[in-house]
Amino acid sequence: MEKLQGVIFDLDGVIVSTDDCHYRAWKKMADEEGIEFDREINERLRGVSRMDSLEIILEKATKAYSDAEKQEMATRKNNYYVELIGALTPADILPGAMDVLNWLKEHGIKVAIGSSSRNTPIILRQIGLDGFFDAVADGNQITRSKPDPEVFLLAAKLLGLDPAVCMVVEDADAGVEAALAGGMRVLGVGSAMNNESATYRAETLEKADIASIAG
Ligand code: B16
Ligand code: MG
Repeated sequence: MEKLQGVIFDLDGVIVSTDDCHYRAWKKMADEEGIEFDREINERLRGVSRMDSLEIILEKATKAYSDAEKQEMATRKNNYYVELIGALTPADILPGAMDVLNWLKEHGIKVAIGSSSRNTPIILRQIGLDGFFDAVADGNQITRSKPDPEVFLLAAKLLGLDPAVCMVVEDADAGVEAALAGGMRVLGVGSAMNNESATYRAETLEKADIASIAG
């Protein structure tokens, strides 16, 4: 393997845990519509774009919704979500994330964000990491969501690096698949720690031996 020159971090579930905010916002919208929704279904939304998430939720709907209605439901959920993430602070950065980020920077390895979330700029501002990354690729700049590699390929391009010298850190199976499809090595953490396709696996960033992974 070529020497590692850049690491692309997924945001939700890797740098900060917004799962509960997503869950509560979708739950409120689903309850208003009388659609069954629970934490098990919420797990399937990890790394999936907002509209694709809505389609998964609508599998339980008892009536058909028009495109305009779907748009309104997604907007309504996002308004609830944005209100909830307004309470995030730097204390919500996941354990080990800052140590890994600082270690990489100290060792001359570039760092980027590759997230499906269109709320990435708000989240980075809330947790005090606005301007910290060498590049940010997010849901606002892409048309195909994970498992398509688009967001990671864009992040690598913004870093000015070949995918072969980049590693992705992901918590979602769709993201692990996306990284591999983009020709990058991948560290699976959290929900992706048992993903056997991942190049490296760790329960959390705190438990990941970044020095040995970086070589
Ligand atoms: P938004 P990631 C993803 O972020 C979340 O994991 C996923 O649950 C969410 O639906 C998606 O962002 C879109 O988020 O509605 O804020 O645009 O894990 O790719 O950082
Ligand atoms: Mg994620």
